Amino acid sequence: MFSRETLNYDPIPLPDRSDLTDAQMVKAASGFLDLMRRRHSVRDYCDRPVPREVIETCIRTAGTAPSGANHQPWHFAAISNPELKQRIRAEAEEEEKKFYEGGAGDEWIKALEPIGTNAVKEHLTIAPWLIVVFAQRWGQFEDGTRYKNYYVPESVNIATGFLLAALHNAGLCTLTHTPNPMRFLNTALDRPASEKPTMIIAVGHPSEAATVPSVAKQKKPLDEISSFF
Ligand code: IYR
Repeated sequence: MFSRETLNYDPIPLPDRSDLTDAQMVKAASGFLDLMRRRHSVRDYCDRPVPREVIETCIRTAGTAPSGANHQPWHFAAISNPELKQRIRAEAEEEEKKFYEGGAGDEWIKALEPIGTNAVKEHLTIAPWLIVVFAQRWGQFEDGTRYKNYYVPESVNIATGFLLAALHNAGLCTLTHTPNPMRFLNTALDRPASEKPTMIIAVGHPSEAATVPSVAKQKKPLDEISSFF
């Protein structure tokens, strides 16, 4: 994407200035909170298809995230192909089986009890889309030479947050899923070894019978997650 010659400092006037009154800001902030409070991690999907255009637009939104030196060290692989979803599910379940059969350790398994998860990952085949997030440890100039990326996990995780918010805003449900290890995704999705898969996001509409664990609705109060000075 980058060529060495075009990377010069060139400040332009701030575009898209917001001009809200304090009252408008209060309203906008609480409107967004209301929207995000209605986001739930969903494990039960139906097979209603989702247009590719929606997925593309949400990935574009993720691509607006801030990143170390603006290197944008991410790649999003979007999968709707049923055979590929089946393959990813089979390989993820193989890892999850080891995890739930002892690899995780007792404390971790206990922590997951209220969430009700197990090694069966039906959502990976039923949800119409999977988006696999890859973090790029280094990039390549157009001439093929390598450059280092900075703050890679921070950058990729911010972009992933944007993606989850964008998908929710578009009326879709998501589940962030992290089989461990995830290297099989490089092979399945033909991504280079310089990229590290960080998670699989299942995307779609919920099934009629979808549930969420009640503990998931217990969010820590403001005074616990913040301090003001
Ligand atoms: N990757 C496993 C285990 C898992 C771990 C955490 I931490 C969760 O919040 C949920 C699940 C799985 O997906 O089942």
